[in-house]
Amino acid sequence: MVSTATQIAGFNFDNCLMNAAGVYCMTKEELLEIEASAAGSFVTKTGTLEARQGNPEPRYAPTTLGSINSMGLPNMGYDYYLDFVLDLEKEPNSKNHFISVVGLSPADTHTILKTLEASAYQGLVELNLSCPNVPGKPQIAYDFETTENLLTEIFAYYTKPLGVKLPPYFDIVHFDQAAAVFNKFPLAFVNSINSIGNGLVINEETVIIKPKNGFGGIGGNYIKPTALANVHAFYQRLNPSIQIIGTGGVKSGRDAFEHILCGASMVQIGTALQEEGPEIFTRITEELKAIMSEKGYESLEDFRGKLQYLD
Ligand code: RRO
Repeated sequence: MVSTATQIAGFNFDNCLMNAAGVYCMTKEELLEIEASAAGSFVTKTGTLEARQGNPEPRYAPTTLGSINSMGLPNMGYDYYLDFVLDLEKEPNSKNHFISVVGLSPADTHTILKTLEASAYQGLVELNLSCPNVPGKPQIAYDFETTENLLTEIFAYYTKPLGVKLPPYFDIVHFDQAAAVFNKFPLAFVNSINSIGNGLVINEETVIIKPKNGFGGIGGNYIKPTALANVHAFYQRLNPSIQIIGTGGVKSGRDAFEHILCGASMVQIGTALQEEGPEIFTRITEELKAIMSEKGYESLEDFRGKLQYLD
């Protein structure tokens, strides 16, 4: 009996695999497709205070080794996702879900989170501190002082389970500094990683997406080593009460296995879901279960975080 079930902050999920925010989660129709798939949950597109059109198209392109996007935070407004998830979770046997949000300013973020705090929603919220694509808005979590101030203000009123979506870090000192900030707060989870911000992909002599003269967030195969390093670095440094969601470069059961080995309690799929569609959850779940049975592992706990080092 092999199970890929997991828990985040006491919420149960039959499967540790789900979509990554931004992919297959903009509309109710897309979210219902993920709900009906083998995924254990979904996370909504990051919702802002007001609905947004996002950047001009083309703003996503697949490449041989992954993807580049500069969507620019198009979304239906956070209240669309809140109302939808509240309705869905009234159904008997509903899965548990994640609502992703961020404001375009700290004031907007507080308005959103205060509304969530006062709402009937008791579930998980992912605060996106790492959108790389809104012109003039830096990735919040690259500024540790701003991040600490924002979280201090938030946890003065917010009492429900909250996690943060992080950008990739690339320096050991930054892992230490980031973890020291996150360890000051009662976070339910951190999710590593968002896309690697501001890459550039060229075809012939021309960029392949329109916004920002072709600069965009990189996903897919390119980013798996960076994602695994971030998952494991935080697994080594964070208070055990802060769980880790692993995202980045997952397109096979082996990739998901590696994220869990690095310490992930849940694994999200972005680029590969965009390219393959929600059937991917059936395939990757089977591949992950096959690896687990071959190794004699029955549950994620049997190998989570048990990455081996060379003496
Ligand atoms: O919408 C986007 O451009 C976007 C967001 Br909010 C994000 O967090 N990560 C990303 O790669 N694209």
